[in-house]
Amino acid sequence: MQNLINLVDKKLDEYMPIIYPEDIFKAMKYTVMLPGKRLRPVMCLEIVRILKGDIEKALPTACAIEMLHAQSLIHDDLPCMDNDDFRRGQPSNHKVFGEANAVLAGDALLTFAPQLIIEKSKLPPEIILKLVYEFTKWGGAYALIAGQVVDIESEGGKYEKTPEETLQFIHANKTGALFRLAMRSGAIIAEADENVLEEIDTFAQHFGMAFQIYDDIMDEISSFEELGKTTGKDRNSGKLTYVSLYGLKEAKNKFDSHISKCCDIIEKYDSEIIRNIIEKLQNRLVGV
Ligand code: GRG
Repeated sequence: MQNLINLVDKKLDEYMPIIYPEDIFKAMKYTVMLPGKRLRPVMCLEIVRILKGDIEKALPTACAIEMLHAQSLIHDDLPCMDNDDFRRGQPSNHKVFGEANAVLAGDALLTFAPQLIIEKSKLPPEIILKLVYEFTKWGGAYALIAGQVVDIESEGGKYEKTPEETLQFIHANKTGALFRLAMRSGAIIAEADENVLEEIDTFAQHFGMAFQIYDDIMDEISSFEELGKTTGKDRNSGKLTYVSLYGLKEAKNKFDSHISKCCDIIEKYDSEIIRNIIEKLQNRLVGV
C-alpha cells in the first residue's frame, strides 16, 4: 500500500507545478499534498492491478480523483458549509489562503482534474471519454453535490424523506460516489467486462456506506490527534448521522453488515491491499 501511496504523492507533486500566479497553485497544492490516507487513488490503482491493467496509465486518473476529493474537503470546510478550521491535521485551506482563494482552489482542482486525465493518460480515446464521463457524473450535481445539499439541509432538520432514507441518500452520494468513481475507473482502465465492473461497483457502494458509518462512529469516539480534524462536531450540531439515528451499537452492526458484503466480493480477487484496508477499519472499531 505504501508503494502506491508514494507513487500517487510523487505524481500529484509533479502534476501541479507552482507558476505565476503562485497563490492559486499554492492553495490547490496545500490541501492535496497534506497527508491524507489516499484511499480513493489507492483503491483505483489496486483495482487496475488485480484486473491486470497498466498502473502507470492509471496514475493521471487516480490523481485526478484525489484532486476531486481534496476539492470537496476544501469547500466542505468553508464557513458557509461545515465551517471547519482543521483538515488533515493542519489549518483548513481558507484559514491559510483566505476564503476567496479556497473557493477558487476548489474550482481549479475540479476543472484541472479532468484536464489531467485527458492530457496525461496514455490510454485509447474511448477509455478516456468513459473516464471523464465517470468523473463528471460521480463528482457532479446528481451524486456528490446532491449528497452535500441534502447533508446541509438535514442539519436544519429539514427532510423530504424519512430520516433513514435521507441518511442513506446522503451517505451514498456524499461518500459512496467517490469510491464508486475510483473503483469503476480502475475497472474501466483495466478494460474489465460489464459483469466485473458491476461487481466492483457493488463492492464500492458497500465500502462507501461502511466508510461513512465508520467516519460517523469515529466522530463520536475519536480525538483530534487521531483524525486531524475537529471531533464531536456531528453530535454538537445535532447532525443526522448513523450514530445519532441508530446509536453506536446499531451503527457498528450496520458497518459490519456492509463490510461483510465487501468481503464476499473481494475474496474472489487477490487483493491484500483491500483486505488490509478493511481490516484496519474493523480493528479500530473493536469494542464498539
Ligand atoms: C463540497 C461538493 C462538496 C461536497 C462535499 C465529500 C464531502 C462532500 C465533504 C467532505 C467532508 C466529509 C466528512 C465527507 C464524507 C466523506 C469522508 C469521510 C471524507 C474524508 O475522507 P478520508 O477519511 O480523508 O479518506 P483523507 O483526509 O484521509 O483523504
